[in-house]
Amino acid sequence: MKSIEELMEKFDLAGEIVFDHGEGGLVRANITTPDGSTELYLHGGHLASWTPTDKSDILWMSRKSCFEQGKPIRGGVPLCFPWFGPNEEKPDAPAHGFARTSIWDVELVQRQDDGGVSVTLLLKSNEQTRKLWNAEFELRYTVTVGAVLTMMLETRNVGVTPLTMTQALHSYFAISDIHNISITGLEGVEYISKVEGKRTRQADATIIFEGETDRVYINTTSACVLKDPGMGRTLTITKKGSNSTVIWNPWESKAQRMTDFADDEWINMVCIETANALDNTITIQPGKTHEITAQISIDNI
Ligand code: TA6
Repeated sequence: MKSIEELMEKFDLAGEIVFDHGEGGLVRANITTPDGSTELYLHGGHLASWTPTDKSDILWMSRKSCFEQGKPIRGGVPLCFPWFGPNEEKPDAPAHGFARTSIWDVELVQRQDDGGVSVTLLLKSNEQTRKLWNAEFELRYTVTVGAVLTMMLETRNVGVTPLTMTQALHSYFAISDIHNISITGLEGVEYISKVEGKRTRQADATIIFEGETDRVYINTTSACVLKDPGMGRTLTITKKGSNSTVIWNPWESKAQRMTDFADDEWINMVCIETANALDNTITIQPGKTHEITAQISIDNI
């Protein structure tokens, strides 16, 4: 892994990107543009915050999150790859795969015409990943910061056999109050509920929250709109290359059972995850790629 000095020398953009040691001493890229700023950790390729100019952080982060090698960060946008959720064949393997606890490298930093900045991080299959998943891959994760936030995860199969995966951009959003938000865009979509343990279909009604909610909506390419009257804003999450959307809030008792999640924090977060999960596995032929993209934009209400 490159040192801070090497990173600064190689990717200096005259101040738009500054590398430092962030929480837990982990290497962090601080990206600043006229329209907003982000913090992107090389640990896990983890986007920890996105603060549009004159607004509060759009992403939620637990005040009890770990920032340690080998442990996932609780909040921001964890990268779930090469499986979403538990690994059915290897129960001891880490939930949501190994990408979110691997050390990524910086491959490219580019200034955009509109003043935005994009950073591409790289993770290649290696001795560690092969122990968990026998496949040869290159992951390129490009975060583009500006008035909107774009996240694109490209998976390239550099092996000689097809690879099959599930994945998610597991986005945690900061909200005023889980009792007072709503999500549209998934009306009529089939979902699997981890809480009820059943497969059902979303009514043609806005999603509101009245208890623990953990749903994988399948076969949907729709955008979602999160309406937060308390924050006076709506977030629109559009996507490409994703056939699943996951909606999650742990509610009170599950939050209390998580050591990296303060007991009262469930009120101020919701996950709307851009995914390919459960029925929506992705198979990539040798030499080919798959891209999953999420774009987040904000409107005042
Ligand atoms: O995306 C929802 C989910 O699969 C939930 O079941 C919950 O486990 C959440 O992910 C967080 O998973 P983690 O391994 O980060 O605690």
